[in-house]
Amino acid sequence: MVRSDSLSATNSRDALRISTEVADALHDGRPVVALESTIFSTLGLPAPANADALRLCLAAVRAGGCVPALTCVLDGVARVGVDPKDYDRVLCGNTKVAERDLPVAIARGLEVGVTTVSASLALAAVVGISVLATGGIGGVHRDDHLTGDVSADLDALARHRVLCVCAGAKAFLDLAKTLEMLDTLGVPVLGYGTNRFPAFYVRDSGWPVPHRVDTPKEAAAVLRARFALGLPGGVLVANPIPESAELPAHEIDVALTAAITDAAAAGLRGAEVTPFILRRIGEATAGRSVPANLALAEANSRLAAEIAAALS
Ligand code: PSU
Ligand code: MN
Repeated sequence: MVRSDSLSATNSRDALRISTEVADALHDGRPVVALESTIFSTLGLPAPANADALRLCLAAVRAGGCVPALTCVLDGVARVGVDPKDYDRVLCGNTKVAERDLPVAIARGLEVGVTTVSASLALAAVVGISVLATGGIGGVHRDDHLTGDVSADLDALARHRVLCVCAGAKAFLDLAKTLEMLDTLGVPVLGYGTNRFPAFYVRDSGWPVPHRVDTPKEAAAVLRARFALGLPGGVLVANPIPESAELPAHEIDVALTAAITDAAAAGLRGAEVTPFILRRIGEATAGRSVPANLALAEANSRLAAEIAAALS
């Protein structure tokens, strides 16, 4: 082990901190579920729903007999497992950290960075966590033929040996192209109890998934087989929003189309787009999109815990 005082540059001990609870669980071989943190920040959900989402997801992971490992950057250190006294800092976070931003955030001592799926998959892989829960992954944007905007989440799924549970991709993406890109990248996509890719607020996007699993055990077996072959990369499990929380497809379609047009007309770009569109969908659905988002995030955390338990 290199002592930190013998290095002028940042070493791994300074760059990454695993909470005692998560480190103990990993050491003992107990199941752990990683959670991304953008969803719990002001960029993902409006306050106070973001705090509710964090509480529900942490509780769902624990109820499934697993230890939750929230990922983020605090004071220039990548964290896997966050002390409850620091939850407020994550909830107020407004700097999004994707995988490529992690080294910059650390080198520059970023105070609070909230991690996307790509960054969280990377951190999970580094510490040996095999399952991650999110709400929706990033994907191929509808205007990618003009902008080239394809989320780093997709390539991260292809490189990191982690299974990710989601309720589809962000609502306003091009889902057909997102599925094609996952195919190109060699990422297995498993519909959980469904033959169709879910569309976040809606259970069925109309697009088929290549494979279906119906139990946590089956999902765990696919990840284990991928590991057994020594292949890099993970697995995407697409878990439809619970029926009781689903929103009407037509209503979402109309709201999305209007929101996308308005975002473009306002000249919004990059990180500004998601919060704007989520806010507009919230308005168009009289606030029902927020409880829907909470319900799917909680359901994904619950399923991720069941899969992690089946793996261990
Ligand atoms: N889905 C949502 N809202 C979000 C995200 C996903 O409905 O805020 C976040 C997730 O953290 C995801 C990230 O990993 O957005 C992807 O961002 P980008 O498209 O910039 O790669
Ligand atoms: Mn992007």
